[in-house]
Order: sequence, then structure tokens, then C-alpha cells
Amino acid sequence: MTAMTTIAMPTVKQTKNLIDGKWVDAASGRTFNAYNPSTSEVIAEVAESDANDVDRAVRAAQDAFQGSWSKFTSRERGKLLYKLADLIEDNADELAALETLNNGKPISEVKAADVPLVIATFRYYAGWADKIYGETVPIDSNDFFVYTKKEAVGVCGQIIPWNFPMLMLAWKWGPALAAGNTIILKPAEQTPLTALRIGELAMEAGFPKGVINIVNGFGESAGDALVKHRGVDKIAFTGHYETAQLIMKSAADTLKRITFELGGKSPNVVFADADMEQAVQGAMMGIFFNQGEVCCAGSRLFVEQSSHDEFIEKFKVAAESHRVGDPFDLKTQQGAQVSKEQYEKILSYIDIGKNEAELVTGGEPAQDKGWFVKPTIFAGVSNDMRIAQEEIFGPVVSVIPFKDHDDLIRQANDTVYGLAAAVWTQNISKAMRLANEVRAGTVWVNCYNTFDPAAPFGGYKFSGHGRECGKDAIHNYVETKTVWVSTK
Ligand code: TXE
Repeated sequence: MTAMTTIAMPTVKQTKNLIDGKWVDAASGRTFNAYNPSTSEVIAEVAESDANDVDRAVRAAQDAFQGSWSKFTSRERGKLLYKLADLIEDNADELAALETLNNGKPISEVKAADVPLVIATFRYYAGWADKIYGETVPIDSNDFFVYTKKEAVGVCGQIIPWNFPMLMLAWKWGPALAAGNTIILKPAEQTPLTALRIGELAMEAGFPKGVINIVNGFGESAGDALVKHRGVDKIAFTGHYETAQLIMKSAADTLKRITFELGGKSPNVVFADADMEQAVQGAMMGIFFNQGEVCCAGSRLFVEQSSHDEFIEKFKVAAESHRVGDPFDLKTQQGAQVSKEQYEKILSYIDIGKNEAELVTGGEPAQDKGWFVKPTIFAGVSNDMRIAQEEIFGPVVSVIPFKDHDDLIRQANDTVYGLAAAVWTQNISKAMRLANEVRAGTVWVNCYNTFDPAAPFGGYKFSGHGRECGKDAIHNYVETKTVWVSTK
């Protein structure tokens, strides 16, 4: 590593809550620590919100929804979203460094993937703002003119995770703001810093006070208060399905609209006729991208029996040459896991794996300081093992051999999850048959982890409700109003 290839550490400027256009401490005055996962050092103390802070934010969001924001035309809302995208672009280097500092992911990936996708998402939804409209309805009478309107749902609570802090914010804010809602964001307690910087940029862009509010804090206090608050009309959540189950129960009393983007145990399928080099790279990208902290990670790698041994050999070589280390080094391919809890969770699953299956490579921390885990491959896995069924959310992959298409589909669908799947083959019929039969919200054919704000993303079964991105995400943030006009 040379100084030339390493990016400088950013400074942390904002640690407060954003409520009603002002940066404020938590009402209790309490704070919690934000960490640098690559050193495990504390980098900031952030306002720790409770129900009081959430209540203040909800009132601000209600006032803005009924007042200033309701006066904005759709195109004016779009203009603000374009402006926010421009400001993010102007401050891209700082945001990228802040994301790496607080999340541990490699700066090269933040610059190549996270930041451009965030900007593209805001621009995509800026374009939608004046294209959200209803229909005229041909009912069975000439005595009425009937039409529908699409109206904003209202105050939206958005609870996001720590694996893509900026991108999850953009996926939530973009459609909500385009459709005219107001927002209370609860960033993950592990990674609040980039959300706060984007909050500052949103104020600079000119969003009226109360339209965008950010309350920092923990799920059981700040998150739960948001879910239970009567003034919140909708919750959008990304995280673990067990948390989603709690949220669903807590939201029942107020019958809130809810959408969920949850986890996965996605099958990444390699047929013997695949281009092996390409499939190995696809397997690497599928599981080691973002330290494996990806909801659609290809964590179950199904390999056709006849090419299994050749594949494992090549995959092992590739995993062992994967560069793990300082995320600020531009050459690093895998950084630190986000938190001590996540690091320990991954290591405990590795222990389970060592008892259940055969360790091919990795299986231990990658360095003494910080929360780094070596790229880990288990072979000889059967689909009913815990490492094949439970979401590890780290750089750990289970390789499962399969005999033929029917054997594969049965196993691929034998999971509670249904977020994504991928297939590597040179036979288009095989690929399309799999795409038809797998129960998953996204299917990649000879590619993995490709994203675009225009392409819907979300899950079947325990992987979620509703879709993010694309036109589909707009549906999450609008009510349909039907108007009957008598023409007699
Ligand atoms: O997730 P949580 P955690 C998975 C992954 C990971 C595991 C645990 O397997 O190892 O979940 O991670 C907020 N009411 N994913 O504990 O708890 C919380 O503050 C309201 C997959 O971090 O789901 C944070 O903002 N909110 C995933 C957010 O929910 C609550 C991404 C996510 O936290 C809450 C992250 C409550 N009772 C983890 N409890 C994906 N699908 O991308 C917590 N929160």
C-alpha cells in the first residue's frame, strides 16, 4: 500500500437530528457512538432519539405535509430532487469517504457503485414527479364522469439498514418525495453519518422545513416509536425479517401502510456448460461484494455435479487472491464488516459451518485490528444445513452440488426467502426455464448484482412486501382517489 493510492479520512461535521429544518440535540441530551469498522475506534457521538424526538419530527412532518409542501407543484418537487442530486454529485468525494469511514466498505466501490447509484436514483425520481397521475374511468353509465387521482400517502417513516446507508436512503427518499410525501428517516444506528450529510445537502437544495426529518437512534426506541406513532401514515423498512415481523405487529394498531425489503439466501446457479471463468467471477461478485453484507448475496452457490471440482478449484484461487484490508486503499476489494456484532455473528456461523461442512478456504478473521473476515468458502453443503438456510450476511458462501434441473429447482426454492437468483449457462432455454421457475423477485442471467433505479427490486416470501425502484416504488407512496362527477 502506498500513500498515492490511499484516500484521506474525512471529518465528521454533523451528528444531530434534523427536525423541522433545524439541527437539534436529542431531547434527552443523550448520544451514542458511531465507529470506524476498520479500526473499531469511536469516530463520533450522535444524538440518541426516543419517543419525544420522534413526536417532534412527526409534528413537523405533518405541518409540512398540510402546509408548505402541499403548495409545491409536482414539477417544483422534481426540481428540488434534481438539485439534491447535483449537490450530492458536487460533494461525491466527501460522501464516499464518509461512507467508507462509517461502514468499512472499500472506497473504490463506493465511488464506482454507491455514489453514482444514489445520484441516478434521485434524478430518476425527479423525472417521475410530474408523471404520477390517475385515469378517467369508463363506468357503465353516461350520467357520470369518473376519474382517479394519485395522492401522497402523507407522513412516511423510513427505517433503513447499514449495508448501503446512502443508497437505501435514496431508494426511500426518491419515490416518497417525488409523490409529495413528507419523511422521517431513521438511519441505522451503525451508520448515521452520510444520511446526516445528505440531510444538510437537502436543506441547501431548498426542501422546506419539516419535509425531510432525520431522527438518529436505536431500533427498539426511536424505530419502534416511529412505527407506533398515530401521526405516521406509512412505514418503509429494510432489514431483518424478524424485525419486520415486530414492525408488522406494532403497526397493526394504527393500520399503517407498510413495505418491506428484507433478507435473502439467494441461489447462484452454475451449470456445467457455463463459461467457467465468467461463472467464477460471478460467484465472487455474488458473495464477496460489499463484504457479503448484501441482501441479495449469492450465498447458496449451486454447482452442477459434473463441473463441481473444477469450479471449486478455480473459485478457491480467486477467493485467496481477493484483496482484503484498509478500505481507504483504492486497491482494496473487501473492507471491514460493519460492526462488532455483525463480525461476531459471521464468525459464529463459520464455526457452525466447520461442524456441518468442509471448509475450502478462509474461515477466520483477516487481520487483528478492525472487523475483517477472510473470504470463506464451504463445500459439501446440503441445502438443509444452517449455513444454507440462515442469512449470514458476510463473506461466507455455501457450495451445494446438484444433479439436474428438477433437483436444482426443488432445492433453490426450498428456502423461506425469495429475493434474488442467478444462473450461469450458455443455454438460453435453461436460463429462461430457471427464470420462470425460481420464486424470487430478481433473476440475473450471466450477471450478478446489477442495479438500476429504473429496475424494480424486492422479494417474494420472507424477503419482503412491495418493490423498491422503478415505477413500482411510486405505488408504495400514493393513495388512489376516485372522483364521481354527476353530469345530469
Ligand atoms: O438488522 P435490523 P440488524 C440482516 C442481516 C443481519 C441481521 C441483523 O442478516 O445480520 O439482519 O442486523 C431498525 N422497530 N439484515 O440487527 O434489526 C434498526 O435500528 C423499528 C439484512 O442491524 O433489521 C435499523 O435501522 N425499527 C438487511 C434497521 O431496523 C427497528 C440489512 C435494520 O435493523 C427495530 C440489514 C424495531 N423493533 C440487516 N429494531 C437487508 N435485507 O438488506 C431494529 N430496527
